[in-house]
Amino acid sequence: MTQIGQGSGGFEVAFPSVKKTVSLAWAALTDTGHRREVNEDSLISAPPIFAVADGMGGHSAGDVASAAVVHRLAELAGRDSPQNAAINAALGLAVTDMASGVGVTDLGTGTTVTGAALTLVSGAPQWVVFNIGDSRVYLLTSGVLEQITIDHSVVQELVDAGRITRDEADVHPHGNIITRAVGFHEAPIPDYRVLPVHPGMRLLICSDGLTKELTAYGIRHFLISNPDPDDAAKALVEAALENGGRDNVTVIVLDVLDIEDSEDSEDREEDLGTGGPSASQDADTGPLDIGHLDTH
Ligand SMILES: [Mn+2]
Repeated sequence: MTQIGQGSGGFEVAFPSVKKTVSLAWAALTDTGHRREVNEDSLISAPPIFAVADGMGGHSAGDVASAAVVHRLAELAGRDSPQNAAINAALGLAVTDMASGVGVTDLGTGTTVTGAALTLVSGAPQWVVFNIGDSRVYLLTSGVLEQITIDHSVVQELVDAGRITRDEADVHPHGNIITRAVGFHEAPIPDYRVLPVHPGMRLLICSDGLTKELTAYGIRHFLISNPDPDDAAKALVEAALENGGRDNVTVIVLDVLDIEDSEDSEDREEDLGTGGPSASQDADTGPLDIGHLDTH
């Protein structure tokens, strides 16, 4: 298990070129669970990038694989608007790292990865959601929970083909078999989806140790009944453990608190006689506001 970034925090990501500042708050939590000896999940919560990786492979190879992914994604932390190409490149380098990793010898080694990067798309701050495997990103907005990512798994393919229902998929014996991974079989190019940023939206990024123990109904319940992200993350992990804790469970609860329009606030300052041309200039040309990153 490798965890990069603050487990609980808040941060303002500034986009000077479009005069917007996005305020975030999050909580990240992981647990080995009741059945597994080792936690092979890894996570990064370091603005503007948030991700979960679920490693697989014998003799701690899964741990090496998930660690490689979050270490390479960490190189995007603090960067202004990481785009798809940068994420693709980071995952490609992670595969190279895995190949030289201790204990990584067989072709079954790999890891899922899913997450979200806050970035500038079409002149506006947006979430770029990425996914390979069966870890998931959910969006809660106005009380409605939506699964944003689509699993790369045998059961998802059976659902898509109309062979089994969504409910049957939840209890299918092949539920653990994924059809894509960050590994040695293929180029690690994720599926991408762009989400507009709105105040009050909440993202949940999680490994299958959560979604194998909780239904979407249960996940929605704990997200809605815990406005504070720390409380929500704890409630989700505790519920997964109470329901069996058969796998490592990792969650990141990520809230968009506010989007501030820098231009409006300057106008207000000028109206009050406290701003002026020099204040506006500073706001226009200031660097991306990314603070210290703890990488250990
Ligand atoms: Mn798992």
